[in-house]
Amino acid sequence: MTADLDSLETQEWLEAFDAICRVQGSERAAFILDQLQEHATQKGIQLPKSVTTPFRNTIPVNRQKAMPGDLFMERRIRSLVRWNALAMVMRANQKSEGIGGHIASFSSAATLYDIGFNYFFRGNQGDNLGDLIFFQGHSAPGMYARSFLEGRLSEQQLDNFRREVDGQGLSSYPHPWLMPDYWQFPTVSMGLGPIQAIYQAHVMRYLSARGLVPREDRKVWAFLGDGECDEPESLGAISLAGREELENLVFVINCNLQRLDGPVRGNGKIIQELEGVFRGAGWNVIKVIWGRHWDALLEKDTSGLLVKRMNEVCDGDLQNYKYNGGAYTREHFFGKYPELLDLVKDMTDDQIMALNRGGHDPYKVYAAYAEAMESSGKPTAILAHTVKGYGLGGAGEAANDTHSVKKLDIENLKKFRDRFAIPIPDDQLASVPYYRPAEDSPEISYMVRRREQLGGPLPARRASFEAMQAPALEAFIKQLESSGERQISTTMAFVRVLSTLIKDKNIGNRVVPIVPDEARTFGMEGMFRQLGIYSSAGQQYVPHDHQQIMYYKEDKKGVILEEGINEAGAMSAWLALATAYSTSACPMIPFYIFYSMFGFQRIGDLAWASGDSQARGFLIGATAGRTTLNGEGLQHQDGHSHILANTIPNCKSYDATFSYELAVIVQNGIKCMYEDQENCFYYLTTMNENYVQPEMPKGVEEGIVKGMYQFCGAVDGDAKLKVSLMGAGTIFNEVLAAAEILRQEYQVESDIWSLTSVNQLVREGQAADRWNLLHPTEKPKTAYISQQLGDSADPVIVATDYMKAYGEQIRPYVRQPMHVLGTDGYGRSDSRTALRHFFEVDRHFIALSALKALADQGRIKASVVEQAIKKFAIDPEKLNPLYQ
Ligand SMILES: Cc1ncc(C[n+]2csc(CCOP(=O)(O)OP(=O)(O)O)c2C)c(N)n1
Ligand SMILES: [Mg+2]
Repeated sequence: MTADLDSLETQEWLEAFDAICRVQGSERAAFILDQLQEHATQKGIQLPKSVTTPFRNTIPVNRQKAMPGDLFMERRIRSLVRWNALAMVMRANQKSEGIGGHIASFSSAATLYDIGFNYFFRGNQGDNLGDLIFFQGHSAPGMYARSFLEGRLSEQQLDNFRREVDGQGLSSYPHPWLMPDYWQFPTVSMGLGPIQAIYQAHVMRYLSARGLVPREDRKVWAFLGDGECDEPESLGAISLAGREELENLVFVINCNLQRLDGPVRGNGKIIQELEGVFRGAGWNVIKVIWGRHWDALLEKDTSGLLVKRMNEVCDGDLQNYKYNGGAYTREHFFGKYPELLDLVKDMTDDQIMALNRGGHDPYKVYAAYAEAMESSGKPTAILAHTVKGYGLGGAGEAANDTHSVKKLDIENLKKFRDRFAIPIPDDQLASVPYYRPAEDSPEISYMVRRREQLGGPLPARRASFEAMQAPALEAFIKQLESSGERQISTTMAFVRVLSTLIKDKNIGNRVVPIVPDEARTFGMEGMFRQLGIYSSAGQQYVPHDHQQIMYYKEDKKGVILEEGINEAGAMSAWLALATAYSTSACPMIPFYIFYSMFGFQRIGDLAWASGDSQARGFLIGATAGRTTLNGEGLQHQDGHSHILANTIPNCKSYDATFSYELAVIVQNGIKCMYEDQENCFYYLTTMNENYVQPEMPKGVEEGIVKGMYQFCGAVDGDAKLKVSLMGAGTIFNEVLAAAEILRQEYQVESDIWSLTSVNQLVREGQAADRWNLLHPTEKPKTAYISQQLGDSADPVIVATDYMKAYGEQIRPYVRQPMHVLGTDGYGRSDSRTALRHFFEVDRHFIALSALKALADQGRIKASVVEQAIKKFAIDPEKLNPLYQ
């Protein structure tokens, strides 16, 4: 800061400004500042950076909204919550070392949650849709403790914290999959909560703009850690919230200045840094730094020296003061300036220690939340200054290692009990008993009544929804027929399936295409005009292509979500829609279409969170396959997304070859998810290679869904030499070509199988294995694959455009000799023909593998295979593509 060369003049300017504030109000004052700023830039004066304000509370004392409730009663309730949270974690670890749990995070956040529960969070009981609350994962013990006091959870359930295998336990963190009536959002993978919350708020607006869900004044609250804000996902989408003016969104960032290993910004100020970032992104920022006990000191400090000192110290110092106590704070914080020492000369060290931080002061937190509720046209970020491990005293308050503290020794336990006035005698302390006053006690009645008035207890999740009817398969008649002469890709076929769905009378308005700036790549630009692209601002400009049929139409009631080059955002939008059946009682059918390489690989953790969230919808990995998307090279060519998809238990994945397969899979998917209410979502790959789409053979629907069906059998069923060829995706066309070569040139007949889902087949096979293991005396079950292939000795060749590991999975269920071809190694750009030769998945390698398998069985001579290698112009010393 530059030096003050004329303090008298400065004072005059400040007084003049004060007079404007007093007489004409804050709006006029802001206008004058605006004018001054504009004027200064005209004069070419460089202004100091203005996105941050001094290190003090945003809301001045005289503008603080008063908290209406009973402070003492609420403090008592909060103390009970704190105790039971601690007891639950300690007891869990007494029973079994190493089961884990956290208390320091919740200790710092207790007031932040309490004020929400007592005054702000609307529940979702009955017809109420309620607010959406993203609880910070590590604060889960505090939520369980509150639910216990409310009578929603039993002692036995608390005692089963983190013991979930027997079905009675409480999940370690918020997991809707494990507690479907309780937790709404998985948050413990840091950074996913904030981005999910932003898109929930965005989608909430979208649903109301389309008239599907009433707008109301629902809010999305997200509680996050200050350390968590280092995750790119946490802050990466905040500009969307600012731009979209999501006043329905509130972030509460618990700035306890610490993360797991140590300070978040020891040498800086995380609150100031975050203030700048959020303000710059168009958010309303409310800093809640100092508690009310500081107010009198700040009032007395007319010189501004106290605020100067507050601005000076870094977070490492602030943490140190709390760790070392009042005397240390006097010496090192106030002691820097004699005037400040003088300011606290009448205070004891204990009183200095009791100078509270804003996030621990119910009045300050209430005022911040109340102001956030009135925010108009902006999302709000509340930056609350707290102490990590608050109340743990010597056991870990503000210590670098407090994050992992799970128990207090008896001395610290006594101090904790005394500090929070829990009536448990010394002789019972060792077992850390829970403490719950009687149901009709003033405390319990108070907290239960508050929740009743606010629409029901929280956390709570709506698990059921009204079923929707899937269209009949006949609705997709065009996709079931042959395309005749026309060559089209499965991506095109998919777009047609989507168009048919959108026109469906029952469910058409629930279908939402989502794209991350790739609609044209996938041939979906026709939908821009037809459906409109959702924009909360409508279209305030004339698009240059407005006279064209397919112009770029943005619309307040637009259906398409075009999220820009932002896979994480688009996936979060998908997830918000895929859970709308629960969060908004409005089942939606989102289709997120992306480059398959930038799917699971890029947003894998969000996909995992989607499984946990019980999402319902379709993910479409377009332009899939290592050799099918040929020109784009190493970073684009996907040979493993099906392997990644298979890591998610409730994700069903399919690699369709033909448009009728796609139609069957999509129709069946809608029936499963929305009509039969099966808890799953779908991943489908589609390709950009054009070829003729055949008519659907009779009776193959069941096989398509299960993962394999016979596309055509051997022409001569009694032939001496026969193989089974299996293929998927566009490599299936190579299989068909290989069968021709084998028949015409080697008199080898082929049964040809389309392998629509290796993953589904293997899951079914493993389930049969498992059943057989557990029922040794009963008639064993046979995997579907084994049933289909029967007892013949003919070798099986599997070829896909994915890594060999994908096809290899079926080996345990194939009794015949089996050989797998796949695309291991990094992709590269070239023609499809060259790539398929390079990766050894083309017709020649398929035919070669069949011949080699027959030679291994002694059915043909090895020399035939050798000659085939020559004939197919394959270099036997060709380098392994895996290592190239
Ligand atoms: C993606 C991810 N990385 C790492 C962790 C492990 N982890 C759990 S809590 C924590 C520190 C949290 O610090 P902060 O966000 O400041 O929250 P606090 O506990 O201080 O409230 C870490 C690193 C995680 N849960 N998720
Ligand atoms: Mg922290």
